[in-house]
Amino acid sequence: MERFIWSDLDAAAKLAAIARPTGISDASIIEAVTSIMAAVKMRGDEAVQDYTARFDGVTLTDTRVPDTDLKAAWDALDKNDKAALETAKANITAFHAAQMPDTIRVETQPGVMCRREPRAIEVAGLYVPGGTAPLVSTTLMLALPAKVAGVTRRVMVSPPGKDGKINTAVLAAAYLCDVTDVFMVGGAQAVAAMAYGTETIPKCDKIFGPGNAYVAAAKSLAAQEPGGPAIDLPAGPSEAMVLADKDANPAFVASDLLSQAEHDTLAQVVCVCTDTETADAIEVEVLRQLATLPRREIAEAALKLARMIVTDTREATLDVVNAYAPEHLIIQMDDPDAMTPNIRHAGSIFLGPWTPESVGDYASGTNHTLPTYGAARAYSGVTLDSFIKYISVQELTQQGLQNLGPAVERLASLEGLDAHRLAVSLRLKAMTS
Ligand code: HSO
Ligand code: ZN
Repeated sequence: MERFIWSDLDAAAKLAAIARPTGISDASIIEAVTSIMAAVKMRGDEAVQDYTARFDGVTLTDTRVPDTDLKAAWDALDKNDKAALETAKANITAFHAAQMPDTIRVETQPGVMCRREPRAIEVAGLYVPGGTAPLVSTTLMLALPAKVAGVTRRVMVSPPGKDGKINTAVLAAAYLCDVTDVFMVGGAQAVAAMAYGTETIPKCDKIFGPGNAYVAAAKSLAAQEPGGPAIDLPAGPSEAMVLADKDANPAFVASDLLSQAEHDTLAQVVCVCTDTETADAIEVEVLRQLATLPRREIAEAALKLARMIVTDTREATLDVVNAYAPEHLIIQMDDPDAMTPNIRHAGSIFLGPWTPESVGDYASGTNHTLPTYGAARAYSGVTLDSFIKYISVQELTQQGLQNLGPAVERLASLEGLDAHRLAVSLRLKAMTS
């Protein structure tokens, strides 16, 4: 891991030390995605099938996965896997159900009643990546909050493997989470299908979920179109920052760094350590554990981008965190929760030695769809609220309009919008005649 001594760095060198990998969205990706999206918009299912043949190497005449296949996938699952999924489901459901918003009612001044009422999104599109590690857990993280929020149609897409099928565990999870429609399609063509709708895939109001650079580009292009869908988050490669002090267990720290590194060759891991000897021990452990991992080639590539930043105070450590705005922040320091109030930007925080990032990735209850690439400065991860929007409602009594009307008349005059002023004035007049 490249090592930096934070106190030796000037401002520019500090920024460089926490810089993210570049080149995740180059012009060639945008160009390819733009033409895929145009083709799906024009030719619908036919274009989706062409791209599926080209990119996934399978010919499908029907991309829909029948409900009977979902049930069969669940039935065929090992009973311990079923139990693990059920545990995750219970915790994720409990944490998100507690986020259910109530209607807010405020009488802002006498006779002026305002309220805000939540409504679930109607059609949510859920992208579940396939590839070398089909993300079963992502199915839970997207489908369960959507169901709890009351989303009517919960559409899931996931790319088919070489056998022309979606991974069975992903299908079983879709069954468990009551996904309403499942389609075997991935990549930019899947996002385009959900953005525009095809003969078989419904047009979605909002598109959720992680994916590679093509999926991320398709989501952001779709969201820019007039009348296009909303999206959950701008996506980049996953990342984790671990904070460690002299008492941190080097093996624990290394295992969290490697959990992130094994995701993707572009994943970034950063360790911030207040003690040089512990930093050395962590690096030794990273190499020792790396050698045992089946996905060590991916992790090894990611580790080329890894950083070890040595700080001398808790304050300096917090400066690094807030400047980086990590997706995952794992704190293996004395009294870890004492740091939390001073952390301004992070997607999800994991406190203390008994809280590996994996628990949040799978089953503690929090959502693992989180802001990457510094987006934690302005975005939250997926929450129940991501599936809800709000309608504001107001009603004034006659007395209320009498009280508020004169101010509105003045403001309308300030803007030179006379019809607005009249809408109040003629009502006030009607009250006196
Ligand atoms: N760490 C990933 C989520 C995940 N990990 C899924 C394992 N499976 C991004 O938050
Ligand atoms: Zn993970």
